[in-house]
Amino acid sequence: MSSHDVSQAAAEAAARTQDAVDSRRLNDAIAELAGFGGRSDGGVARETLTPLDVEARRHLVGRARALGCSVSVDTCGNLFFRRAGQQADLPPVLTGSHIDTQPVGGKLDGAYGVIAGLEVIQALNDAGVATRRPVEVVVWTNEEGSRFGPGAMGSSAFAQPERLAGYRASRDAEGVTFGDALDATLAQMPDVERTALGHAVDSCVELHIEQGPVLEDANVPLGVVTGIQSVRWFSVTVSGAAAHAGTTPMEVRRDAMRAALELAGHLYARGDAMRASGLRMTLGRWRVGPNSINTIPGEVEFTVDARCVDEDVLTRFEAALRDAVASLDAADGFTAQVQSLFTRATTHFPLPMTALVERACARASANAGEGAPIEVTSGAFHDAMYVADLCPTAMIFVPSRSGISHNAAEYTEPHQLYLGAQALAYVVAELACR
Ligand code: HGY
Ligand code: MN
Ligand code: MN
Repeated sequence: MSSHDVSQAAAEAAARTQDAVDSRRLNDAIAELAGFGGRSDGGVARETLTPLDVEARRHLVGRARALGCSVSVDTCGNLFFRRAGQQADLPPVLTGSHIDTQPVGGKLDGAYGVIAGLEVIQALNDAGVATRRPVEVVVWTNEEGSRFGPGAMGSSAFAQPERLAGYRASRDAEGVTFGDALDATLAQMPDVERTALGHAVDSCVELHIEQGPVLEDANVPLGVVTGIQSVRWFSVTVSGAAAHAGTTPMEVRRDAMRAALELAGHLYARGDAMRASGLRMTLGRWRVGPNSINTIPGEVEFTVDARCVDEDVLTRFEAALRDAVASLDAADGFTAQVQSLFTRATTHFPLPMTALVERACARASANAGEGAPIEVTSGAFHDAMYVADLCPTAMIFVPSRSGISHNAAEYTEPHQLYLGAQALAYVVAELACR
């Protein structure tokens, strides 16, 4: 066949697969997965490598096998559901996302991309499409990074396997290491084939909720993601002197909480001064020692999550953070340290991939009589940012109601979830049939 004929055939297969996506099947499968860790407020609590995460993984392994997929897991716990292609030796087209959630998360963050990936497999089966390349749906381990830091551990280890050794030493709030939790999870999947970390991949597309307000404000159901903003995480530890809350005069205290709050106030002021440049700063996790009502805190640790599309802004903010910590460290009676936990520069997705995503989204939204897709930059990070180091990669967004995510109230209209899965089906089928 000429290259024109191949691309024509691929586009036709893509359209047939897009049209075979089933909305009810998709939305029912999302609700079913949300049952693993479902909360009474409608949210989901399913942190990485917990028993609920393992149960959810087993559930998905069963669903993938029922679709005729082969299943494998690598040494970082990344799960792969593979639909065979006509040329088995070709690197697969990869889709999928993560199923671990924040301590209080929603039904869709990550999970939607995995369930939609399985829906694409089902649609390929229903449409009778034999793809040239295999198609793989991945479940990445520990994307959130909230139980074990840093985030996107599974995808970053897949991109650079030597990262895994350091990740295994990461500890959660109870002192459990990522390595021990990972080994315990793998031990519960004895029937799943083991694969090496970091196999070849042809291309990748990840479907995700936007987790922000842009698509909803524009009143369009689909977003063509052009890139992901930079992110830097830090841990700041302030030490003073624990002492009795009742007997210690105020003027002699070395109250680590007061010093940490003053430092935090300084950082918020710096963040406000840089807000116009797009800086977003969050002091999300605080640990107080000894954390007793009647003991003056001796040590306080808090985290800093800083993001911006402009790398220079982040560099300036980091310099201001380090200066402020150094000043406190020099203060009489206190010590203060800052540790970098995670750094990822801005990701840009390649034009040929965003053009394909745009075609897929335009066809789905036009068929539904909805507004044409718009381009959007991701404020959240995603596993796709590391896969983009390995192969041509892209992302598709659907709206988040009121831009809410990392919250039990996270919600997207079922019809919008359906259109997102349709767009994903088109992109995956076209890439796999080329
Ligand atoms: O933090 C993030 O951007 C992602 O949602 N884990
Ligand atoms: Mn996510
Ligand atoms: Mn998230």
